[in-house]
Amino acid sequence: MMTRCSQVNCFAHAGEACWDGARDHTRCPFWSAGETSSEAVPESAPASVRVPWSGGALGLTDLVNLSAQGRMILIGVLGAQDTGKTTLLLGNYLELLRGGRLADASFAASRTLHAWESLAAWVRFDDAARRPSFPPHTPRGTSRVPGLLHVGLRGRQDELRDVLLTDAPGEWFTRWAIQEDAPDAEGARWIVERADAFLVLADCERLAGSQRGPARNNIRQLLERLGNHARDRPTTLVWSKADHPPNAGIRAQLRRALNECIPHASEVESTTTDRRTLAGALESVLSLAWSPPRARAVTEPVLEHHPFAAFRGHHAHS
Ligand SMILES: Nc1nc2c(ncn2[C@@H]2O[C@H](COP(=O)(O)OP(=O)(O)O)[C@@H](O)[C@H]2O)c(=O)[nH]1
Ligand SMILES: [Mg+2]
Repeated sequence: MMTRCSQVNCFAHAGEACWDGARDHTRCPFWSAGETSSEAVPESAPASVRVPWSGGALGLTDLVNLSAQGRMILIGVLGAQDTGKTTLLLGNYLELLRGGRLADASFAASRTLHAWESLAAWVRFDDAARRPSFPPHTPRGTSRVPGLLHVGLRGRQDELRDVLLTDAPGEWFTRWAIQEDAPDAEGARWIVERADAFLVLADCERLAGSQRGPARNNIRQLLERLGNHARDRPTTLVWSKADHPPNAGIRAQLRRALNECIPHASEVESTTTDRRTLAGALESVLSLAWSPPRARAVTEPVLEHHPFAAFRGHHAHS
């Protein structure tokens, strides 16, 4: 026999910590209200598991657990495999840990410290002999998708923002760019539908190398696809790995595609050789998404009889 918590977001029955923070989840009132089923009894949660989150990248259910302490901003980080997405995110995390500010805000919290730290472990020196290496590829097909990394930021007016950054496999976006409704592009569709802002990465190293033709076409395809969905959401084209500059022709072609597909988008360069540029890339969209977009002026419908009746039935017809 097994008892499940009555809170849908609680995974205490699976050996994780109580969502409500109870030290002994069997004493939690939500647990007592839960139903008993005939599933096998799992191992009970180890005493060390006493916080209601794991610290790993967030899954979709976990989002509900972020307290509504401030505005939530979802940044979609788009780009093919190996374009430097994870590196860019990590650069921002390390910058915040150094005490740096991001979009004029400082680090306040993270629900995904464990995920950040396991990525950061790859770029920190373990000893003098070991050179830091970049994080491994973010694989496709993990069960908790998309991987969302969280930082809580505090602005100048003490306002809090929960910023969620997608750390998704590049294949999702490559598939989505080619075929919008591809089943394995579902993660890309999820991100594009919900994101408050976008970073699109163009890998300068590939654009400067022998594969520059296909690389240019892939980015152009991604920009065209995103152009159909971005609406007026802040978007930046990031020339990543800018320590390998592509030739002026390729740059001009992509710039033209950007202007045609997403006219309001901006451009920045980023490179790990100048860490401030990694923060600059994120800042370019975060500062715009920090405050909600202003509502458009309401256009009064045609006044037929009486000002009070002006909006009557307006919804039903729109
Ligand atoms: N030269 C150079 N290489 C970079 C830079 N950023 C990332 N890389 C390289 O790009 C590879 C892929 O980076 P990663 O962040 O894992 O890409 P992702 O697949 O888009 O998440 C890494 O192994 C690094 O070798 C950069 O600014 N300059
Ligand atoms: Mg990655």
